[in-house]
Parts: sequence; structure tokens; C-alpha cells
Amino acid sequence: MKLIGSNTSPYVRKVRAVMLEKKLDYSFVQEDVWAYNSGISESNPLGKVPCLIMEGQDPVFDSRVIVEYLDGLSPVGKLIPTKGRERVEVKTWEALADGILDAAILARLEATWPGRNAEQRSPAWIERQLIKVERSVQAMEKSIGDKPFCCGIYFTLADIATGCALSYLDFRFPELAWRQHAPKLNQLMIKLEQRPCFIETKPS
Ligand code: GSF
Repeated sequence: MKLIGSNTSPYVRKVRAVMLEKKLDYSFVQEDVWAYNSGISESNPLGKVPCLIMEGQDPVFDSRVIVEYLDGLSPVGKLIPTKGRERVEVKTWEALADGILDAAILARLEATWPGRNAEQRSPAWIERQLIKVERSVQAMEKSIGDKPFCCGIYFTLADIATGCALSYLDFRFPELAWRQHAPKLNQLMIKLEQRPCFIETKPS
């Protein structure tokens, strides 16, 4: 298996963390999707990473589809419950974590994408996205309560997705200081940061 991605993409990090938790072997092919000569669209017409390549099969994207596929490949370290309310809960946490990333990345691109000049950037749009981020972090804080992990006593994909999203905020939006406003999530994050799947995928 070949994973096309980058060290700094939080969606790619989620997939790499799942690979590590499930002890799956893969080769990591780094791709700068923002480079003018990027070849990513040959594998993913959306021009995005992560993208999973397996010989003789169509490429697989996006990160949610990839992690679901990987989790089904082996019973080792099951991360997504197979059915029922537990499954919906894990997938909803993942949707919220990915949604934080979608909003944060839209805000960042609005502020920094070199294809726009200063007059074309919209502070109102950036604010709209950052409100979503803050509201969602608060929703997570409320939802985790005193549970050791996002969905209860077991480590799941919800924790990986949440950890990747919160760590991205540390990396790109330190000024949001989310840890000060979400002490329970901070406790979770401290625990997650000690796991090899987070240590080995830290953005550089
Ligand atoms: C999002 C992937 C994505 O936006 C997923 O895989 O979960 N829903 C998708 N990837 C970014 C890299 S990053 O910001 O993490 C990407 O490839 N962007 C290139 C572009 O042209 O938007």
C-alpha cells in the first residue's frame, strides 16, 4: 500500500495514525499539492491528500473512506465499532473533528493563499470559520465530560481524529489557545501525545 500525503496535513496524519495503531505496513509518498507541477490529480481528481494507492485497484480517498477501509483490513486494534449507536458516535466525533479542520483550513487559506491579494481577503469569512472552530471545540469539551476517551473507556478513531484536529490548532493557530478554554480536552490531548501514533506523526 502506498499513501500519498504530506507531513503537515492533519487528514493525512489521521490516516498514518490509524496505520500505526493497526500495525499496517505502507510506503509514504510525500506530495506538495500546492506545487504547480503536483501530480496528485492523476490519482485524485479533487487534487487532495491523503490518497491511498493499492496495486491494480482504483485510488481511495478521502481520509474518512481510507480509515474505514484500513480498520476493516485487520481485527488488530479495532477503531470503529461495526454497528449501532457506538458506531454513529465514533463517526460523529470524526465528522466534528474533520469539520474543525475544514473550517480552520478555510480560514488559513483565506488569510495566506498566495493566489489572493490583501484586498481580496475577507476578515468576515475568516471570522465565520473561526467561530465554527471555537464552537466545535466547546461542543467536544462538553461531550467528553469526565470520560477517559471521546467515546468512553475505549480508545477509538474518535480520539485519533480529535487529537489530529486539536494538534493542528496548536500547530497553525496557537493564538486560539484552545487548551485554556477546554481543560478536559487538554487532559485527553496530553494522554494522546504520549501514544506512538501521535509521537511518530507529529507535523514538522
Ligand atoms: C480533506 C483533504 C484535504 O483538504 C479528507 O481527506 O478528509 N475531506 C478531505 N487535504 C488538503 C491538505 S491539508 O490542508 O490537510 C489538500 O490536499 N488540499 C489541496 C487543495 O487543493 O485543496
